[in-house]
Amino acid sequence: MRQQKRIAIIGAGPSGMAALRAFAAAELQGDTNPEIICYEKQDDWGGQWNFSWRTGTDHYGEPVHSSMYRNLWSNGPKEALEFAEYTFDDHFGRPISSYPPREVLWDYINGRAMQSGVKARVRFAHAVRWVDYSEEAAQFTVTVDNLRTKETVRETFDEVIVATGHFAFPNVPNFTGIETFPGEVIHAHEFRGAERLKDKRVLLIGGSYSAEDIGVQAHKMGAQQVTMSYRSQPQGFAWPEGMQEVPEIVGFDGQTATFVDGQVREFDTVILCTGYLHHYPFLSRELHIESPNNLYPEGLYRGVVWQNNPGLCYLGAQDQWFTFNMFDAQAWYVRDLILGRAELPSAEARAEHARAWLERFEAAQTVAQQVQFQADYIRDLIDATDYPSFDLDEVVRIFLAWKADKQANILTYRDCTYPSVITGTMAVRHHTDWLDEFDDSIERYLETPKPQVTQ
Ligand code: FAD
Ligand code: NA7
Repeated sequence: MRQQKRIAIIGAGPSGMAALRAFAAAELQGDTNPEIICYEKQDDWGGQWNFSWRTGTDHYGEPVHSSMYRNLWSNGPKEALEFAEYTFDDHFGRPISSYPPREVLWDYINGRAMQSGVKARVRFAHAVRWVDYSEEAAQFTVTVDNLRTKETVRETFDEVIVATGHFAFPNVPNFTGIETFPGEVIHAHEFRGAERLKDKRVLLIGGSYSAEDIGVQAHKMGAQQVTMSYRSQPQGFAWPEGMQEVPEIVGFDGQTATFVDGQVREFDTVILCTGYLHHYPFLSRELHIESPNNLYPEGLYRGVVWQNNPGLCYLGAQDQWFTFNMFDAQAWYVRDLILGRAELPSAEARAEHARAWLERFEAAQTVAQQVQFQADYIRDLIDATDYPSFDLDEVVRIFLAWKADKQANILTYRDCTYPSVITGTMAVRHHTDWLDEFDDSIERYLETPKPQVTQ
């Protein structure tokens, strides 16, 4: 009989890396860890932050995971996602701006994970195909394809952590007549940069983060006209000239789209910013989340433990105001359950706890209440672990300031700065205004601009 527990982590994005870091931290405290294997289908870690120029399928023929694009700068202040036990000061050794570009945030996540020496636990280019659970053996069998050698292996585990994210499988609804549209129609998942939208009349369908950010990217890169069509409610920012919100689409007729308020417009390009699906093709329906993208998916105790089979946990399954530090709080809690540092309550107690939090979630209607809900949710996890606590209410205030800054000017909010709630360090303004910055490389970001020589 096997003595040591075996744990599978599926995915090495920020959530899977948080799990690896959590176990490494326990080891430093003298705990004996189970055997941990993390399967990652890409060649490197970082999840969404691991940019790919490819769309559709990758060089292994696998669905491309990342939905990120060139010139993607953090869409929320970095002070709201900072790791409580590996700060931006720790990593960069000097203050940086509040909205760094993708590569800089990848560097930060990578720096922490490298410091824990956990890379050897990740089997890169390994795609998990299926997870079976045997009641009799109380074990999971994970079927994995090694994409390089083309071997298929089956390994058994006592517990499985799903950290595969939920912004990789696009939601692609149909729109009447869209098949007659002669221009390009893509989903935000396939968007890689707005340069080619210059001089174009662009229609973005959707009223959330992707529509907003791809919209301002298109505007920044010189699109002739950016129209965003919302279904439920407008985003309501003070859009610059050339950007406009319209209500839902009735249908397309060739290049022409008609909207429910009677407006008729012509477009060159359509980008569906219609969100993503919770899709886990390696899980049967008994283990699979069925939820819209919200702050408290049903079926998860404390937002992480699968109620019907607590040997299976999810990280990062919620919609996200908070990101990296929330994944940490979740990972620390799941680790503690696995190590026996925390006790799993009975099924009834778990269901009762989840019901109470679901009610709180449903009562949170305004943005302020929803951010506070997620802060309270994280606090509940941190209180149950030894993850360093930090001032979550201050982070809520930063989020509200961020909202107000966006409201004031959607094109300049990324030039604003906030203090770290962990170190107190005040962010500095990036050397170039976001609207004028067309180079999102880490080299350019960290460069100190040479003083202007005046003659
Ligand atoms: P992911 O980052 O999605 O990582 C999941 C990992 O699982 C991937 O590496 C993937 O290859 C792997 N995987 C998937 N399936 C399998 C399989 N079957 N077998 C093996 N491996 C598998 N957050 C912010 O904080 N700030 C931002 O500015 C921001 N911008 C965003 C912009 C876009 C366009 C998107 C889509 C998301 C953005 N996010 C942002 C949210 C982002 O999702 C999180 O920051 C974070 O990446 C989530 O981490 P994760 O590990 O849960 O999932
Ligand atoms: P979100 O935040 O899940 O939003 C999806 C949007 O798509 C939302 O506005 C939806 O409208 C809209 N939607 C969905 N289906 C339709 C149809 N059929 N017609 C019109 N509009 C539709 O996804 P995002 O991609 O914006 O953001 C996801 C992550 O990527 C986020 O974390 C960011 O950081 C980046 P609704 O409001 O439901 O009416």
